[in-house]
Amino acid sequence: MFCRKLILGAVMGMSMNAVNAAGFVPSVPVADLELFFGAAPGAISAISPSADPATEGSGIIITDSFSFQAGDILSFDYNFMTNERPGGLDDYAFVSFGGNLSFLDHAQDTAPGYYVPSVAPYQEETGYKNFSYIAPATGIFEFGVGVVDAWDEWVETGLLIDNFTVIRNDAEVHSNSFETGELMGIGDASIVDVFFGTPPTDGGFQVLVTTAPSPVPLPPAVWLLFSGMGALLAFSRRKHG
Ligand SMILES: [Ca+2]
Ligand SMILES: [Ca+2]
Ligand SMILES: [Ca+2]
Repeated sequence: MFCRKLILGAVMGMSMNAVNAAGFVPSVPVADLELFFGAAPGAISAISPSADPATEGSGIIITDSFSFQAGDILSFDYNFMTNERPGGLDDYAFVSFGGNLSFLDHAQDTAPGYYVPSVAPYQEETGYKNFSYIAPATGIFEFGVGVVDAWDEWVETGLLIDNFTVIRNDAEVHSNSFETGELMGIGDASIVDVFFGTPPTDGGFQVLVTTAPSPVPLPPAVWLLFSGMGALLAFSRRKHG
């Protein structure tokens, strides 16, 4: 399968990341994720659905210093994909609003039919679902999404994200469908297109974050294909502290 892919972590030049020998940016230790999101040490493991601590993962910040109003509806689509089978470990995903974390989804839901066979390079997935989050405060905050391994680092999980919007008083005041980037990533965070398993829910591109280096090596010819597009991606990286 042919999959075009942009490696956000590499594009960002995150100093805490090292591109591995295969040319990919691996996921990062959970403490680095907490720094990235501005979350307190231990905050990611504190929302682990199984109480198993998080080990490593990746994430994105969708809105860099966006001015929210309390009550804004933050909405996006996501597809939780995992190789953690029933009885395995409970990898999970979360959202971050200014470093305050909320649970998003996980690998060990027991509801019948919760997961279906994945068309992505994972064994099972939830399929695309919508998630809404009500902004709890007024002010400038970063909103992001992350995914982590629980307990060990070996059986991987991925999360697709697309169609992010902010609704205020029934009107859309912000959107990001990841067609031209417009986000910051850490670890194995990339933009993939319709050729990656489940297609995007809006436009031609979606974000992929995983708990591993990329499972889909990128052919050199694809790098050439995308070398021009890199100039279109307007990324910014600001210090978090
Ligand atoms: Ca891993
Ligand atoms: Ca895992
Ligand atoms: Ca999109």
